[in-house]
Amino acid sequence: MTPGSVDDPVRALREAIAAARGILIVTGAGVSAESGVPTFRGEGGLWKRRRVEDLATPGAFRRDPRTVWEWYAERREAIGRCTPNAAHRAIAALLLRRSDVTVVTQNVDGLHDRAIIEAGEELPHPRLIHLHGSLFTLRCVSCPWQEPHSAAPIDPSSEVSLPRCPACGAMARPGVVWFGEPLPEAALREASIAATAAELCLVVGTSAVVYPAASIPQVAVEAGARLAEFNPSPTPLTPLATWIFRQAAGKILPYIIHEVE
Ligand code: BJW
Ligand code: ZN
Repeated sequence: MTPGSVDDPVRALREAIAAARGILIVTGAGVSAESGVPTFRGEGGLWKRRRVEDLATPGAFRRDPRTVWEWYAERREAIGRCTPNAAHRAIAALLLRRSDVTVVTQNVDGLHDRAIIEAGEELPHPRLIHLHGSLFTLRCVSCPWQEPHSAAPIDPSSEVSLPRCPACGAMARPGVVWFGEPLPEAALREASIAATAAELCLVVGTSAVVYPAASIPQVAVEAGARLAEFNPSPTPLTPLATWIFRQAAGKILPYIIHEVE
């Protein structure tokens, strides 16, 4: 490679990864795009011409639980058929290789978890933080009941076929965080602690428009971390980035991470 070529930022980031004490990896839907999971915004982001902002809300579920469950039932089934891609595997490898790496994901698809299992580790992993819950958890709209990792198919064909809470009989809902709802307190706290401690922050496949998740890399930068963005498109975080990789995450991340000692 000649000086100034594409290999220079790659080499510089590899060196930064090797030298950093504390690495925070923040991921969004784009990290799963190459597994065949649709992203929320941009091409293919609409479901039956509805935006995520109109479906993923407590109000939408109250008004029309069948339609919202239809969306989730389809996604649960489709994602059940998807497998982790090279980006999930590279991230899992780095997480398992080093005790100072924390992964904070907005994704509810469970593909980071499955990459960790494929790498031979058990779940839950204490340094994989889910900010927006899981598609494969059910919880009650009215009592504390919840059931993790249920892969059972949901039948949204009528209101009576929708899942119910076995404890109190109220409606069960997906165990995800909708607009207007608070993020899980412990997850947000742990993400903020990891952001403050990190010397390097890798942001992978997020449009960085949904808060408070989008503020986590900002917290890291304010606390002194350098930022690398992996995204084919610019985001509001781009101006904060020291390194910008416009390739698909599954192509570039393994190339960078697997070469690092
Ligand atoms: C690739 C690629 C490849 C493609 N490789 N890259 C200011 C401050 C704080 C809050 C707010 C605020 N303004 C407004 C709010 C409220 C709101 C919000 O942020 N709204 C914005 C839209 C304006 N936030 C909330 O309501 C949150 N809660 C909250 O604030 O609570 C406060 C509260 C406190 C106390 C009491 C009560 C309330 C909750 C947000 C929940 C978001 N939920 C969703 C749905 C989850 C369930 C489900 O999946 O069904 O989470 S919305 C959806 O967006 C999902 C995602 O996690 C999230 C982020 O999307 P993401 O991952 O970035 O995906 P995309 O599609 O946007 O981007 C993909 C990217 O990948 C693109 O950039 C591509 O270019 C790229 N890409 N291929 C790499 N191969
Ligand atoms: Zn209940």
